Amino acid sequence: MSTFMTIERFIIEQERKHPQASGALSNLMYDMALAAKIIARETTRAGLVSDVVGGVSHKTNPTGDRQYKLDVFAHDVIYKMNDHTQRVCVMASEEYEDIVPIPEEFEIGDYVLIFDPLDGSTNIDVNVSVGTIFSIFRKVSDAPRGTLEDCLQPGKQLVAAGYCVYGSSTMLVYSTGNGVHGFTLDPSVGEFLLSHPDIKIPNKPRYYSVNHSYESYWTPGVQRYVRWLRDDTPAESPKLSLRYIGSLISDFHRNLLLGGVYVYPGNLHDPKHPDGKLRLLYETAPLAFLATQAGGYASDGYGNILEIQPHELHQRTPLFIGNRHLVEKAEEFIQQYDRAWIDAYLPRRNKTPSFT
Ligand code: FBP
Repeated sequence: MSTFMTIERFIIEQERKHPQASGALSNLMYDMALAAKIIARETTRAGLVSDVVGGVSHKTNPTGDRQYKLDVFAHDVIYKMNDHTQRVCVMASEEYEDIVPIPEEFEIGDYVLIFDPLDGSTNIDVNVSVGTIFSIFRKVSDAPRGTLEDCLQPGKQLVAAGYCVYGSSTMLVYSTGNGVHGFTLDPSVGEFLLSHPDIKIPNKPRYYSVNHSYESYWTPGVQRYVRWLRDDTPAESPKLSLRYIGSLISDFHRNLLLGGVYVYPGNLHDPKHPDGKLRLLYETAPLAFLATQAGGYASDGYGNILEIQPHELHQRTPLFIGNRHLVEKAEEFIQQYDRAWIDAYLPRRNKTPSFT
């Protein structure tokens, strides 16, 4: 369904429901929509202009992943869109080791902007959908400028989160705590038009998404859970079909619209990253906020991702996200079969952050 409701008009109408609103959050959402349009323009022609955006930039990001030129381009677009607007007090990007301060020459604002400029970037050169993930907190520290403390907030304190998926069409999906809404970019007019109002995860799930090649690295509870998802066990199995693109945003987006669960468990055989590959601040917390707003749930296998107090910028968490009953079942299997993993994981999960 397409209406001529542009994202700008929709944001204004949402803002009218909050008479005390300053308009800063609305403007920050506009800026993210504009940044998404610019990144979308480059993703659609990545194969043509490899010297600018296609391929590897031979640099690595803070967690050792190879950086793609489009990663760096997307980071710069979002940074430059927000460093001078007096709406943001600090940023944090998956592509940067430390917090990204607002230049001293600019006034700061009340919001904290966290973003994964281009998730799934390893898929760029093979024309598989990629995405930008962003989330917004309020400033909590009483420091004159934004700080690490302002970035290390639990997901339950988010005021907004969203993503843009650059696929067969470009879609921006976001929530400010009043439901989840999807907008499709109409390139002929360059506008994001409301196409998916008030998205709710369908009660009857269809798919599960997991990289089966890691099965031998999973805990016994996770192995049993994934077998249960696909029909290896007695009657109550949901008999889901497997879909795994290897691009978190694309897998999440499909399951959000059609029902299902995305699973990226911890890895018993990876001492460097026992809690998997996905980052709490940039990936799992913002998607948990959206899934919960759409009637779903997100867990790290032990409990609600939105309750986790981050203790470092690039902290990772296992992720089970989608239909609530499917994710709760994962917690059940893990409680029943993975006591050893829980005992090893909790000290990492409950580490106290140091903001210095
Ligand atoms: P990046 O943030 O480095 O892009 O990694 C995240 C990601 O690419 C997800 O989009 C995807 O779901 C996952 O990694 C794929 O990982 P794997 O290849 O281990 O299945």
